[in-house]
Amino acid sequence: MRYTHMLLPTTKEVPSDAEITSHRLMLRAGMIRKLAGGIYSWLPLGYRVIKKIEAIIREEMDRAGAQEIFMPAVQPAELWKESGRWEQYGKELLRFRDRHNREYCIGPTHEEVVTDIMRNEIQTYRQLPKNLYQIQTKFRDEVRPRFGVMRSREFSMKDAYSFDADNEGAEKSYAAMFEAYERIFRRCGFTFRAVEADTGSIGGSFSHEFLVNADSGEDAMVYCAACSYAANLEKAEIAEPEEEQRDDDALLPLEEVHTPGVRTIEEVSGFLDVKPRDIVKTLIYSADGKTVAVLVRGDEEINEIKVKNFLGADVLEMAMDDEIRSVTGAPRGFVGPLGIKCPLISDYSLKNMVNFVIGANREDYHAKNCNLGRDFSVDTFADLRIAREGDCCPRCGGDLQFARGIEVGHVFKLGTKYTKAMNATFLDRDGKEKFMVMGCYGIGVSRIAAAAIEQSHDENGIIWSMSLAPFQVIVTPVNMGDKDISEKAEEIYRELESAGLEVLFDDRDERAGVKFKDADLLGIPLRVTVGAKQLAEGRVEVKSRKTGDVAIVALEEAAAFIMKVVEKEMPAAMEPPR
Ligand code: 9G3
Repeated sequence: MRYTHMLLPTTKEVPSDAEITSHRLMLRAGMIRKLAGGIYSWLPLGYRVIKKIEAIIREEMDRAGAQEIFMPAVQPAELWKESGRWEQYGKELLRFRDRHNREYCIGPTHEEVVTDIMRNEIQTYRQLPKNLYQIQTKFRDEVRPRFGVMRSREFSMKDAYSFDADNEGAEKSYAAMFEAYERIFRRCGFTFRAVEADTGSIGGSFSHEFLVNADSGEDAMVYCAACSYAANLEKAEIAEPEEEQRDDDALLPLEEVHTPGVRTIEEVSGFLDVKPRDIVKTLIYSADGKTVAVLVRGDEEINEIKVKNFLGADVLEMAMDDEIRSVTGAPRGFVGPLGIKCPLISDYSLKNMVNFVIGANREDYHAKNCNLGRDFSVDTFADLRIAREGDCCPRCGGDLQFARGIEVGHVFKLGTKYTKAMNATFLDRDGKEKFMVMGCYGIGVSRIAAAAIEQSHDENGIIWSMSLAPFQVIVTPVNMGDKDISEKAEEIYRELESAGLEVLFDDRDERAGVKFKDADLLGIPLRVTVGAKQLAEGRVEVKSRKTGDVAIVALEEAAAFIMKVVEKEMPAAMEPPR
């Protein structure tokens, strides 16, 4: 492709709201342009990358036995009313009416649509399992889209849905997708990790997120240095601490103290001159409308996902002031476990605490030297807090490591949540009607392009892996005005293209410096420089964008040399399954 032919508007300026590297570089390299908040157009250079990502995904999904379909972006409200999600989602679900005044949404995901297809087409177990996938535009009306295409409102997703006759089959489908995802992200050139994740509002029993290591990532992951345990922070488990022998003679008498206006852990810690780890936080929640008190050590944080899952609640909210006063007799900030009129659950972090400080359930008062057992008892202990540095691995006791990542994939064991709601059944071997067992599997196609840049760039611009690069080679004549140089460059360009390489020919009438800077910004893996000095000796310079290595190659060997480099960089797509 000739540079002068392309719509390739590189730019130095970036808008102030471009906060992360990939957003800035995708704008500067002329890959995307913003149409509206959270809505982007892909220009030629960017779309070439998208097509590469899609090709890798299709190859691996097809290899895993999935079949590609294409479902509508526009979805009738009726299906979402059947699944119960029409009411469940708020403004994030973009809804509208057509000319007949019928209600629709722009699909943020396609569980309902694909389950509708399958309930109409599947009658017996002999037709199962099936795994259907698509690469389709999704719309989620995020309240604050940011980071360019990393968190846009409209985005391209590969979403797959597996249907099995039973849970055993569903496990196999999940495992096949898990392996396909590992191959996809390996071929994208990522450093990534699959972490146990919560299933969130989608329901289902289990899920894994695939996180690309990146300090700019919005997701926090926890992993063990010693074993294979890895989880996103919301899900990371904490082992129950060893019960320490308590010396009851050491228990001091409970004592109320006047703490006027002293509410937060920091204030109590300062006022009473005690460490946060010697204070107990009592948080009052409303779980599906029922009030519950949750206790945690003062220097720890409650994990509300864990509390919600532990209680099996659909909705978990902080209780309102009047609710707090009615179960404790005190306002927020002076709340404690003594005499509380609601169930009391506690995080493991309270175990082994002695003579600790609590809210006295009396305005402007706390209590010192409170002790479990003697002063109050807890209905249940559970793992309810957020993991932090220093915690041990719940599987092997090893040291937990913390890192940030970008979620590029998410696989879910869905179970029968949608097939039950929509009556998608089949007749099993014994002629009994059963609900199909589902799994669903997403990959953020547009997000992969951004994540690849986050993980691979430098101060000069993008560094594309050969597998995702929009072009494999850029041919850069240092001076198009020099006939010898421009003709030789043209020759090489044609030769490389006819060898099957993807080549960008920088035929602009620009100074060499400008061309070199743009080649680095665009991140093309190999740059062939055609300059007078080397040309006089019948040679050209081949430079690697990733390593900076430079090879001086004879003209007639350039194509073969470059083919070898490309082959080495691109592990054969058909590498045998491991
Ligand atoms: C909605 C809206 C936003 C949503 C959803 C529904 C996320 C929703 C979860 C999933 C689960 C999987 C298939 C591919 C892989 C992910 N945000 N999710 O269901 F109505 Cl507005 O999408 N779906």
